[in-house]
This record gives sequence, C-alpha cells and structure tokens, in this order.
Amino acid sequence: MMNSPSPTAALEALPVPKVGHIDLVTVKLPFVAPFGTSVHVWTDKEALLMRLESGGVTAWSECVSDPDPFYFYETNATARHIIKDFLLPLLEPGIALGELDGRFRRVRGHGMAKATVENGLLNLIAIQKGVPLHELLGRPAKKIMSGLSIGLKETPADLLAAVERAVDRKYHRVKMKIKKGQDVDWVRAVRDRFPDIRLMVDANGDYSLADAARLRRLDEFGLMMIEQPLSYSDIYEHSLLQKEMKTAICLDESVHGLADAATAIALGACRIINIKQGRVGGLMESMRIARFCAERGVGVWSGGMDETGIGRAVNIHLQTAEGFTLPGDTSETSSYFDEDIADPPVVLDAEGFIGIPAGPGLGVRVMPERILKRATAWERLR
Ligand code: OSB
Ligand code: MG
Repeated sequence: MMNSPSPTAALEALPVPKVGHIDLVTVKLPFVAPFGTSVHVWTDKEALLMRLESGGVTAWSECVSDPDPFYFYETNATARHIIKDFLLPLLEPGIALGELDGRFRRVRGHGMAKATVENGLLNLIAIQKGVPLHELLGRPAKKIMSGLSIGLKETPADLLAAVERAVDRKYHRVKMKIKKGQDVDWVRAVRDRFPDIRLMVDANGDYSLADAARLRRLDEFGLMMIEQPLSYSDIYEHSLLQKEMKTAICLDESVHGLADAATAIALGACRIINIKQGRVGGLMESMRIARFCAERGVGVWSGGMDETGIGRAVNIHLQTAEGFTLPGDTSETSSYFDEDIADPPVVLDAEGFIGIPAGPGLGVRVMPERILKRATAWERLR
C-alpha cells in the first residue's frame, strides 16, 4: 500500500486568522415536504449557523446537527454549548490550523460542533485569499455528481412518483429510505419500474442481525449499496452481515472519524463509506478518510444533512477531494426548500451534474434579509 503525504498537510500549516465578531444564528426553514426516515420525520430544517467577521469580511458556516438527537447524539443545543464554552476559547490567532485541530481533540466527540468552527475558518481564509474553497483544499474545480435521498413515503405510488421525478432530472443515483416492514416490496416496486437506475437504500440502523434473512432478500435488486442497516453504533455486526450479503454495505452513523473508518475496513464491515463532513469533525478529517479509503479500494461519497445553501456548498467543494468517486446525497435546493438563505440555489445541469459556485470561499451569497426572516435566535458571542 502506498504511503502518500497527508492530503491536509498544507491546510494544517495555515495560520488561524484573527476573528472579530462571532455570532451564532439559528434559522428555521420549512421543507417543501416532510422528510421521513426510520428514526424520525422532519418537517423543517432548524440549522445553527456561525458567522465570523474579520476586517470587514464575513464568513458563514453551518452546523449539521438537528434540534433533536434522533439521527446523531449532537443537537443544535449541545453544539452551541460545545462551540461556545469549549472550542472557541481554544482559538488563538496565528497558531496553525493543525495545532487548533490538536487542541480540539481534547474535546471528545462533538464532531459537528468542531466542523462548524473549522469549516468557518477555512471559508474565512479562502475569502481572505480570494480563492474558492476547493482551491484552498488544493483541488481543481470539477463537475459534481448528484444524488437524491427520497424519504419514506405514504404509498408505493408516492415513492414511484418521486423516483420518476429524480430520473427526469437526471440524478446520477437515487437513494430510498427503508425501514422494517417497508423494504423488500417497496424496493421491488421501484426496481420493476426502473430496471436500470443506480439505486440504493438507507435503513438508518433499523435492523438487527436477526433480520439477516430479510436483508439478504435485497440482494436480488442490484442495489449499489445498503446504508447503515444495523445499529447506529455498530461496526462488528455489520462485518458479520457483510459476509452474508452480496450487496455492498455502506456505513454512515457509526463512522465518527478516521479511526472508525479504519476499524470498519479492517473488519470488513463495509465496502463503502458515507462521509458526512459534519459527523466526522470537518473538511480535513473528511479528506483524511477519503484518502485512506481510496488507498484501500473502499468507495466514499459525501452524505448530506438536508443542509441550507451554506452546508450544501461545503459538501460540493469537499467532493473535489481525492476519493469521492461515488455520487453523494447532493441534490437540488428545490428538493428541500422553496426559498433558501443563500444564492444561487443548487440546480442540476442537463446531464445531472452540479457546478461549483463561483467566487471566493463557498461561492454562495448569504442573503441577510432571508436570514433575518428565518432567524429564531441570534447570539453575539463577541
Ligand atoms: O441518513 O443520510 C442520512 C438526512 C438527515 C439525516 C440523516 C440522513 C439524511 C439523508 C438526506 O438521507 C441527505 C440529504 O439529502 O441531505
Ligand atoms: Mg444515512
């Protein structure tokens, strides 16, 4: 196996910029339709945003936590607490980002909170340098593949209609949520109607090993992968299940960082990893995991947390990094929101690709009047 230089060495050497005002802003955006999973149904997006101001320049970042701990243990309230009381006090202008990363490691877990600060700083540095974020990450621009995540639907007809819309928009792959009792027949309905699409399922941890026989029935549908079939905290049992299934297992919830990815790969618990930059602690850890996986033939893709245009843009820039060979959960803004807080919205081109927003940093413009319209809390920390 190659031992190539770290993909984040140059980023780790960057000095932490001096930051003036720091604000935490909570916004609430209604979804165009409820988003159902095996763990919860969300009807809107409550996002914790961080605003950094430095010498007349403003940089935003988005925490990917939800207000509730149903997908992940962090919540918007715990993230606010950790950012405010433990992470921001470690900020020191002039130290290297790698040094800050090291200081953050003393705080165990809370990757979503860490990612909010780290991504905000990287965005700020990119804006100050006048370069797009992907360029700061050392990566050339490219067209990004698209993927839609379709929530649990009331009826198979609703599901088929949603898949049909995705196919018409030319999405590169379609993911459908499943849960116990809403799986094999629903997948068959989609497969019968769309025999050739790249299709995958996500169970959000709804099954146990006792369901192995049922899960094996999914093998006949030529799925790209099954995402997180077993418990949100499990790696070992997934390795047992993977030996029993033809379909590739993809881990989401149980990978919190590079060490978990290494464990999962060593055990053969998955053949694919969903990297949510927030869940693993930010862009730098995402790049480390993606490189690690690429060197071992494990595919990775960028997951989503139905982010606003801020987090959505972060995920787009991340996908220029080495290793992101599979289409991720990066969909059009309109699949979640009628009106987002940032412009331009994400739209697919005629071949289903997504262009990287042009301009320094994230490349999207955060619209102050839309933030004000959607804000439910605004806290100036300094
Ligand atoms: O499991 O990937 C998941 C959304 C919220 C919480 C968990 C998940 C999801 C998605 C949507 O599947 C991904 C997206 O479109 O952003
Ligand atoms: Mg998932």
